[in-house]
Amino acid sequence: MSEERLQIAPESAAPERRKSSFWGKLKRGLLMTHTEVFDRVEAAIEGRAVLDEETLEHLEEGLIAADLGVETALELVDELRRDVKQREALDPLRLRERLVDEMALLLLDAPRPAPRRPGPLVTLLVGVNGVGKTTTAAKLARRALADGERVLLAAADTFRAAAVEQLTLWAQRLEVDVVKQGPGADPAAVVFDALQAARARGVDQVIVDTAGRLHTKDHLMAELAKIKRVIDREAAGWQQRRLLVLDATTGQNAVAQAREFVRSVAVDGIILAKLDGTAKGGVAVAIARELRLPIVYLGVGEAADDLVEFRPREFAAALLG
Ligand SMILES: Nc1nc2c(ncn2[C@@H]2O[C@H](COP(=O)(O)OP(=O)(O)OP(=O)(O)O)[C@@H](O)[C@H]2O)c(=O)[nH]1
Ligand SMILES: [Mg+2]
Repeated sequence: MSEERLQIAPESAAPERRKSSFWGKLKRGLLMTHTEVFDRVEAAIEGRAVLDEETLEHLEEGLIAADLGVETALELVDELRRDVKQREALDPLRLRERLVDEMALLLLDAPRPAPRRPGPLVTLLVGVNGVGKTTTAAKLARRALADGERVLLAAADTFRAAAVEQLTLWAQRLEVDVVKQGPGADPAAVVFDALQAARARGVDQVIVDTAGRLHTKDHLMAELAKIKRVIDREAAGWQQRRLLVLDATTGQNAVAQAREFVRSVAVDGIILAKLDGTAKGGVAVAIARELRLPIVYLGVGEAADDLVEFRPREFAAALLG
């Protein structure tokens, strides 16, 4: 494993950036995607005076090209079609407002994450290689700390020695405890240790980092099932969530990946990472609508603070507004 791989991203240099609001982070994270979606909508309606069928079809194509997913783009334009009057004059500003409203409604109608219940919570992060699981574990820990909760990280990616070191670096920076074992250890045993320690120390949140895996690797999927059994037994009565981390830069491939993954292992929600590095963030809409899985958080950068909640209205406004 190269030295470079061991590095964790530096803290955001500017304190004002670290402390920036939900809205500021979301807008910054969606900057490239906003430009993409905005330009596609502009191109679709350019030079058109009326909102007729042909314009709607152009719009549909533009939204599909902006990674919103075919089904979702069709649904969205169908909503517009329904209340467009014959040869209505096209007002671009009004059209965008309507798209924001319709998209917000579609997203509000998609499954929403389970609210945090009182009592301890264990979060298992799963996903394919390199999507951002370990970084997300650190981000969730930072968030829990900010909420005044006691956090424990569990290094259940025992596949690579570097993975344990990477999580340990984050733990040091965040000043939280990490439970780990030697390389090659059974990840379920690490989770067992972590839950025992959590109970002994009165921890509020345990965040479990796991190794990257493809849904096709049966033994690795069985490993997740074993971890789940340990959690069911050792954290009985705790709130549990299994979150699938997806890489937004892969666009529609992230949707296909998630579809395959959830066939092998049940997940409770999605974290869409790396939104800041892509114009394909429209894929969040496809994920919410087409996978019928709640998006819980969005990753908007490499630092521990770069995580925002997924809020349908705000997301639609930041995307299209
Ligand atoms: N720009 C950006 N980079 C991110 C984000 N999340 C993670 N990364 C970067 O993506 C790379 C991979 O992140 P990791 O957290 O190591 O991914 P992983 O899923 O744990 O990888 P494996 O353990 O190898 O499967 C790192 O360079 C991270 O800094 C994000 O939201 N935005
Ligand atoms: Mg990792």
